[in-house]
This record gives sequence, structure tokens and C-alpha cells, in this order.
Amino acid sequence: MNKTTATTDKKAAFAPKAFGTAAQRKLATKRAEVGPAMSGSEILVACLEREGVDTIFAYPGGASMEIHQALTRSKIRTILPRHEQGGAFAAGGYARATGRAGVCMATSGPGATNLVSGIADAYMDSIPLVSITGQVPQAMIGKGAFQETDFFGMTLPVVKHSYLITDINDIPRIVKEAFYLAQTGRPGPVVIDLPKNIQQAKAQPVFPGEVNIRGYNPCPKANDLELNEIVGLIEKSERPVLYVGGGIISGNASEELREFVEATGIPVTSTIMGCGAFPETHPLSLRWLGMHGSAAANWAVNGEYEHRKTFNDPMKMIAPGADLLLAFGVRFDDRVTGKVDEFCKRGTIVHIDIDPSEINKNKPANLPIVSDVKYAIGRLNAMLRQRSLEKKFTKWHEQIDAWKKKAPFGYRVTDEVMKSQHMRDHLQGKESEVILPQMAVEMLYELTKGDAILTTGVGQHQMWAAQYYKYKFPRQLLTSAGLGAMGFGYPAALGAKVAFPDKQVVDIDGDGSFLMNIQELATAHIEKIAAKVIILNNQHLGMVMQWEDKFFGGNRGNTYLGDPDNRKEIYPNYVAVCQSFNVKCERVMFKKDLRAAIQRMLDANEPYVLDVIVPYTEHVLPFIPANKTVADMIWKA
Ligand SMILES: Cc1ncc(C[n+]2csc(CCOP(=O)(O)OP(=O)(O)O)c2C)c(N)n1
Ligand SMILES: [Mg+2]
Repeated sequence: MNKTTATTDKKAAFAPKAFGTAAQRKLATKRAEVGPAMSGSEILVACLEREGVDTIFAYPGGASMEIHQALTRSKIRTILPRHEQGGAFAAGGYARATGRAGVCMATSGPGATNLVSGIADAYMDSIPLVSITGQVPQAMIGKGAFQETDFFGMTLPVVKHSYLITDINDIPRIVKEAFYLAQTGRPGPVVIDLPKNIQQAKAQPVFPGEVNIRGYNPCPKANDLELNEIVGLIEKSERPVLYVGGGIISGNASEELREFVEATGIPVTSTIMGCGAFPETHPLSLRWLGMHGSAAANWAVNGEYEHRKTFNDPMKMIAPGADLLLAFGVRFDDRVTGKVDEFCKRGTIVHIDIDPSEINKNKPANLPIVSDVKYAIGRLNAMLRQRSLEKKFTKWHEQIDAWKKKAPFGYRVTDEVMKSQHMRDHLQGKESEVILPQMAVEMLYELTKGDAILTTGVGQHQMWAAQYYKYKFPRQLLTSAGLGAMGFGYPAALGAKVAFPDKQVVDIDGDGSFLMNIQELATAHIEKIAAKVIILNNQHLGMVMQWEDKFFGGNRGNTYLGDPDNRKEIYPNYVAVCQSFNVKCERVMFKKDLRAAIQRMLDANEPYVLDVIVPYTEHVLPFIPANKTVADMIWKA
């Protein structure tokens, strides 16, 4: 549900209970099931079981302990995070990895407020999340009661929908609706706030068989006329590019996309959210685009330009980019477009999205289509099977191959690295043994054969994790893209590992980001969740430092994380920290030790932290400064 059509249920909760048309109600009641009398908490848990919930990340308190009591009698695995933010991110990681709603729970007040970052993250990246919060008893609401916050009000701008339950008899319907809303259409977070007196009350639950939400059409479908127009545009085009995003992944449209690409020969670039939607190992993959995306992808969409020295110089084109942009399941985020007026300036834009509020929001489309993307691409494929394309795009493929060869992702040990404090403090006499952060990601790719699920924090390491690991399948890169929330990586890895215990799940994290939810090492140890971490430890808030270097003459404004009184020591000492959590940890300083250390980490069947010490001097390249153009892209180290 988009912003303009989103409604909240506060009013509805006070309104008479009937919903939908008489016919809908009849249908719903026909399949409804009546349970034995139980408490509100027990009804809630029974509803979660009926939704197929197998895991909940929940931290108790006065206003939610009744529900924990009910959970002790359930088969649902209740995992105690060590901070509610960790719980919310873990539920987000579970949801990103599976496509099913992640579930987290907290008590009222401070427990609930600690969930907010996880809810906002799910909102920005369209992730299905159900957040349950205990609330003070109804009679205390609005009185400034102990641990009372208006969580419904507080989260309104970052939810797809929310409920404050005011009648025990509404619990079954609300839980069913919450999961339906979170998981259908454009997915997103749903909040259920449940006052304590309702948890304690008793009733005989009526579990509805169906959901009916008036005005909610989660699966709009393109018509053949508009889809036919796309085929016509492709036939007329010389330089088409597919720009695909998270919508392909949440819409389960990867197979359809692959068939479409193979039928048309159109090169594909994705957003970071779309990594893995189309295999990055495929010859038609341009990898991801935008601020730190591949130069080839940025040129293919926008054209290649001479690098201009100042932002006011004219843009001089070397070679034209796309004349047709097929934007499927994307939202023209500013980290992708840069200066939005210049983005794909000369191309015809076709935009398919399930959410009408995305159409013409950031970038006007020449052909906007509101549709479920799986349906739309599936229909396009059917049309192409009947009448295959004549076009071959041979020249365009040659141009793209030339761009890929000209500017692949790359790094080298620069003078800056050689002269850095890092070399003086840690590698004196062993300079050739320096580990660059990109190397560690590349080595992980090699040793996991590209099959691991990766999560990240936010910063430079996040960009390198996206650049130097090639994503082959959907739901493989789990990263806080829209919100960009540091601290996401490790809890998200726990969520993914719980969902897929047999898969290798590795968090590539920054030292700053990892520290933000380091307490989740306890969750990993106690719950035996063997999620791994590689900290690309540059002792800095690297991404902010990169901007300091670029725009503030390298003046450091609180971006150093080490101990200024003892720069030769790595601070904090993660090996010692991990020891206290009973989690294995190794520090790696030299290249010669890296491969074996990563292998040991991968072989461990318990949580494991690899603290890889890297120089702080590296900048993420390519780099298009915020709100700038492809002519401002720096791509050579
Ligand atoms: C919760 C939060 N606070 C602040 C920021 C701003 N921020 C973005 S990247 C970054 C630096 C991250 O440092 P680190 O985790 O060490 O990663 P690095 O860039 O060094 O790889 C900061 C502070 C953020 N994204 N999230
Ligand atoms: Mg760092």
C-alpha cells in the first residue's frame, strides 16, 4: 500500500466490527474456525502459528511478558536478541533471505522504540516484517503511564500499515491481515500494538479463513496493449538497457527476467537491492549501477562522457548510452540516478512497478505501467515466444564489452597506501603483505564459490561486498540499502542463518557498523547460530572519511575509531571481546595468512569472527558525487 492510499486501523479499531461487503463477510465466516477460550496472548500465538511462523525475535518486558509466557507453550522458536534493534534487524534478515515475513516483538516504551530502525529499514527496502509490541493497559493509554509511548503514532510514516488492538475479538482478523499486507503487493512492515489488558483478557477466538481488505489490490496486472508497446519500443531501439531492482526479487520474477533477457539480448544492470535478480556472472550483466556502481553500467544507461574537472564545465559526450531504458521493479533512488534530470536523459523510459505511487515520483516515465512485475515479464515472454525479435543489438553489445574491459572494478596498492599511517604502525618491513579490503571480499568469493549468503553493515565495506562478490541468485545479498543502517549486518546474518542453517552466511562488516550491534554475539553463541563475520577493520568510519578526503581536505571530524593515545594497537580488541562472548575470533594482518584464516572461518560450525586489518586510505571507486552526473564519475584508482 502506498503513502497516498495507506490507511491506519486506529479508527477502524473503534468502529463497529463488521468489515467488507455482506458477501465477503459470508465468505469469511464460512471458512472461519472457532477455537477454545483462551487469553489474548494465547490467541496471538495461535494466530502466529496459523500463519506458519517458525521463529520470532523477541525481547520481553512488563507489557509483553504475557506473550512470552504463551510462547513457552508453542512450537515457535523464540530467539532472545540482546537488543531489540538486533531483533528487528534479525527479523529483517530472515525476511530478506526467505521472502516470508520476519517477526519481531518488544515490550512497550523503550522496547518498542528500539525496534524503530528495523521497521524503517524494512519500509525503505520493501521487506515483509511484522512487529508486535506490548502496550500499556487500555485504561492507562494517554496518561503518561510507565513505559508508554504512542508506538502506533510514532511509526506511522515508516509502516505499510499498523494496528492498535482495542478488542480481544479482533486479534485473529488483525494478525491475518497483518501478514497478508506485509507479504503481498509491495511488501513492507506492519505494526501490531497490543495492550496488556487485552493480552490478559479471555475470549473464544474466531479464526477467519480469508482476508478481505476493501480497496487493497495487491496484484495489478498490465494489459497486453501496453506490453505490446514495449515490444514495439524494443524493436525500434538500438541501445536498450534493463534497469532492474528489488521488485524483481520480492516479486519472484528472476526466472521470467532471465528468459526475457535471453530472448531479447538486452543487457541488464541492477540496483543494489536487485543484486542477484539476474546472475552477475552472465555475459549480459553490467553489474549494479549508481554512485558506486560499475562504470560500464553507468555509461550504458547515461552515455560515456569526458571526465569534467568542475561541476560547471559542459558535459562532453564520447559515446551515447541507452535509447531505451526498461526500468522494472525499481524506484529511481538518488543513489542510482545522481542528478535526476541528467539520468538517462536521451532514453525512452518504460517503468513497471506494482506500486502506483512510484510512477513518476522521482523520474517521469514515457511509458508507465502499474503491474505485478512477474506477470508483466511473463506476458512479455509469452508474446516473444509467439513472435520472436528480429533485432540482434550486435553493435551495442560490442560497445558494452568495450566499456566492461575499459573499466572493470579494480584496485591496487597505491602510493597513498604505501605512505599511510597503517603501513608505519602495522606493516613496517612487511609492506607487500598489506591486505586491501577488496582482496578479502574477492577471496571469500573464491573460497565460497560464489554460493554464500552475504549481509553487510553500511559504509565502504558494504560497497566492496557488493562489488567484489558476484551475486548469482536472488536473496543472496542482504543489505540495508534504502535506510543505510549501520549495525544491520550481524543481526541480519543471524536471521538468514536461522532460516537457512545449511547455507554459509557471512556478514561483511565495518568496524564501526559491527560495534553497533556487537551484543548479538551473545545471541549467536547461546542460540548456536553459526553466522560468520569478516570485519574489514580500517579503524575508521571509512565512508564518512572518504567524503572528508574528497570534500573537506581530509580534515577528520570524529571519524577515527581507534585509540588516539595508542595508534599502534588495534582498538577495540575484537579477539578479547569475542572471547568474553565465547565466540571464536582471529585477527589477520598479513596477506599470507588471509586465505587459510577465511577457510578456517568457513569450516567452523559455530559463530566466528575474522578481524581483518586493512588500510584506511582506500576509497570506493567508481564514485559519482551525490546529485552529480556520469561526467563527474571518478573510476580510476
Ligand atoms: C546508524 C547509522 N549512523 C550513521 C551512519 C552514517 N554512516 C554511513 S557510513 C558510516 C561509516 C561506517 O563505518 P564502518 O562501519 O567502519 O564502515 P567503513 O566505511 O569503514 O567500511 C557512517 C558513520 C549510518 N549510515 N548509520
Ligand atoms: Mg571502518
